[in-house]
Amino acid sequence: MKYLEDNSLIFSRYDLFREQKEERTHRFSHDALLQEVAEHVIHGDDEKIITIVDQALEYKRPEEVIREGLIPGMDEVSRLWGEGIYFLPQVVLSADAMLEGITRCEEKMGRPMEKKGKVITHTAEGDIHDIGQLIVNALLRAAGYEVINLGVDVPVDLVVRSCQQHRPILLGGTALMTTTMTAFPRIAARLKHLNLQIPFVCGGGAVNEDFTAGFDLGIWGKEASWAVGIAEDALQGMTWSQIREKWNG
Ligand code: B12
Repeated sequence: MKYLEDNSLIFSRYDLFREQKEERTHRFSHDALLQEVAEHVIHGDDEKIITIVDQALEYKRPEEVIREGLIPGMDEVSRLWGEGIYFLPQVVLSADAMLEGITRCEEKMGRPMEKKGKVITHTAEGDIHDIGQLIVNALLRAAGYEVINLGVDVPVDLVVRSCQQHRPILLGGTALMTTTMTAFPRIAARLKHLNLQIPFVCGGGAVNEDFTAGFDLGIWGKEASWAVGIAEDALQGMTWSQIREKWNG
């Protein structure tokens, strides 16, 4: 019987992206270090990414590292998954690297003393895809808001009770699955019933403008950075319908 002399390449055929690595010409940022940040997310390197993010943070603001390094990296992972090039193990590694990077940036941001207002965020019941929500949390905190993070897979009832208790200026929701985003209109209906007219900004891959237009309080949050602009408007006293008209047209 003939045995393989080198076993190291056995698994590499399944990892087509890495095989084609040398041919890639993708540029995610004009800045060399932010380019490396994006690439470490793509390669799912949750140890080296800490060093690279720390280096980038020496001359870039945490928000810039998130927007121009970490997010483009994760967008590329989503694309590779969508094209069937990445499988679950690679996606899990990339998500871990992304989360390490966000944690680093959040530590660097610190906490401003004065809070502008409270925002509650959550990932929908049944859904554990929290990367978008964590980006939203980081950007809102950096902008001076107190973020009450309810976490992932949050029951509708808990979201509603938290709103009753904390009376936030804004509620944020993330859903990446068509099966879980249905929690949002249910939350909105319960809030309206309690006469809590809290603008409810919903984001995540599964959600779009048509969906949020279908229920009162709902506003579509296309990108994480919109959460900050929308929170500013809510703070100025704009109603959910005025905010929806401004941001969703
Ligand atoms: C990473 C990932 C995972 C990771 C999640 C890690 C984590 N901690 O989040 C892991 C590997 C754990 C995972 C598991 C699963 N996944 Co998955 N996953 C993905 C993947 C590849 C990327 C998602 C992502 O993080 N994108 C990057 C983030 C940054 O994007 P985002 O959340 O949309 O956020 C952006 C905006 O939407 C916005 N935003 C988001 N939230 C908010 C909120 C506010 C207030 C605002 C203003 C903006 C905003 O801001 C962000 C950027 O600016 C997608 C594929 C894809 N193409 O999207 C599948 C995908 C979401 N997964 C899918 C599935 C089916 C699953 C599993 C069920 C797989 C399985 N069979 O076990 C499980 C889910 C279990 C569960 N109950 O949730 C499906 C969902 C299908 C559907 N439409 O219903 C997708 C679409 C893949 C596919 N095409 O099949 N997954």
